[in-house]
Amino acid sequence: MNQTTKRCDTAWYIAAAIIIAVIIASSALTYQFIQSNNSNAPSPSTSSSSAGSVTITVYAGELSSSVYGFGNTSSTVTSPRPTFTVKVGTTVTVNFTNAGTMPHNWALVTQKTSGNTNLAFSKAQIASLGDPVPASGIATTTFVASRAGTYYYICQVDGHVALGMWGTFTVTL
Ligand SMILES: [Cu+2]
Repeated sequence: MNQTTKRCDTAWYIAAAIIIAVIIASSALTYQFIQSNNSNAPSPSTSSSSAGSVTITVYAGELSSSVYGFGNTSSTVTSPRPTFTVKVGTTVTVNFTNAGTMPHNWALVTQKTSGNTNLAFSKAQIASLGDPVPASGIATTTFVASRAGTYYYICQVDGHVALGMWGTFTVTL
């Protein structure tokens, strides 16, 4: 093998390596794109397109002494808080984390009134007014969003709705 052939081979190896790298990178991007489109987890103001199962992650906390709220992450607790939309018949799992410094809970109710215990659906509640989740605590529940309508998720602890602890939860046909 002479010098020219060697150089030529090296060029081919480099070209092949670049082509393989491009193929791997583009398939990884395509995979990520498919994954993000398959995601059923509702985020603020977005919706799941079909009934099935969704998992919602909710953080509760205080923004100040006069404003409390909910968020999708511990650092994005907001007031107003994220809106969730699911299809009727969806099995909804809510993973709740109390990222605040005082007790909070989560309940899906028909009206956003202080301490409302009128649940929209059976089991659509995490802890309770009398026994909320302590600071740094986590809890979960799973329920079926069996009727279409506009509902509200709230913290049932006295006064917390008025401080901003509520959000809209829509169940569409
Ligand atoms: Cu609360």
